[in-house]
Amino acid sequence: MPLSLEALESRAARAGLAGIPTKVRSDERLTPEEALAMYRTPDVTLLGALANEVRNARHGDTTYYNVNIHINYTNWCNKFCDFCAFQRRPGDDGAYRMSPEQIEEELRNANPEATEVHMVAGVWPALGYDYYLDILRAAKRARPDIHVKAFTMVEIDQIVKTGKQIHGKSIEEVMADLREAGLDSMPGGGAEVFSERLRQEQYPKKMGHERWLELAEQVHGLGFRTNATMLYGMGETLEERIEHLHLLRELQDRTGGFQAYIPLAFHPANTRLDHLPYPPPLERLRAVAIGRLFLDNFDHVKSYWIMMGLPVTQMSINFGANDIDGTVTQEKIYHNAGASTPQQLTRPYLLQLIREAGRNPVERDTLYQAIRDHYDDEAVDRDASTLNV
Ligand code: V47
Repeated sequence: MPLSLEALESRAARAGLAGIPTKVRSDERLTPEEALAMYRTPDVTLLGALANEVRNARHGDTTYYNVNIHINYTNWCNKFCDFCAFQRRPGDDGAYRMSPEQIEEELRNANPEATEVHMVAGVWPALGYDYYLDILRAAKRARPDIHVKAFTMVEIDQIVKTGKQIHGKSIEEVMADLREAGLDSMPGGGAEVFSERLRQEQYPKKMGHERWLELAEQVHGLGFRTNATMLYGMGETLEERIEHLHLLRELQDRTGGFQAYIPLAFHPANTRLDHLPYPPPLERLRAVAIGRLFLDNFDHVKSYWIMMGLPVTQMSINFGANDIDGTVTQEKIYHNAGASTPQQLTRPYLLQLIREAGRNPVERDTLYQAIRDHYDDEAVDRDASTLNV
């Protein structure tokens, strides 16, 4: 039974959120000032209730997951971001670069039910232009039907630069080469938080947010779908987070090319920022709820279980999220930074996680087409109460 608007507004008035329930119920866009109030309010459960209403209106009980594989093809990286525990220089202890043949082999041996491979890595210019085409081709050789979601805008920037320097290619030509070699869409990532101040302090070698937004707009214009992330918990101000969300919302108004928004909580272990805390559960839930409420032009809000933690992921699907990502075999970026979640989950585990939250699991492909609605599955023990990985 939804709460009456009057009851919601009286609670909102006490929480510094007056007027927001009325706007949410009438589908009115929230302002950056209202986003600030949402970041400041102690009443996170009210935000969750409002975000849940929006999520239910769009998606009902449907909660998406997919069956996917992660390949972090190299940890060679020249960006040296303070928040990263993954990067190495060639020759460092633990440095690696997978050959196209290794990628092919890994995919041939991977879960045959996977519909997506998510390939992201560090950036190292000497990898060359053809390497990127070769690893895409290797993926499709191994699994012709798999959707290849690869390369953050930071990698795309490097590939575009190399394509121009070595072959004199335009971005249109580079993207056509990548598409022909097998690239189907791009993930989020690389956006970090759109703060020039923080970039100068913590990741000065990485592209600025203007370039990230420009590239995302260009690839959307060329017909690619991408995702958007925000890495939070690294000392950014609330105003900087809001600016980030506002710029994403404006770009989405122009292109409609983003599929999902994925808030990423910073994991400090083994990074140069290890004095910072991992954002606590309520802040992770707040990030999901604000994403759902402020980014009114994003269909999907994804709670990436790897970084959310499993109990908070379960709660987040009642705080605005309608997607929990997938089986994610062999994630390395977060696990190097101390993530205590498993490196993969089985499909039954994901189903149970969603069902225990009172929601209905639907397997999707990368472009959010439903592959299998589990509502009608037979022999579902809807009262099962233990989760076994
Ligand atoms: O850009 C790096 C972040 C991102 C840390 O599109 C860290 O479906 C926390 O973008 N603590 C890459 N975060 C991951 C990513 C992603 C993940 C899942 C799904 C999708 C998708 C995209 O991870 C990086 C950076 O923002 N990151 N190090 C860290 N220590």
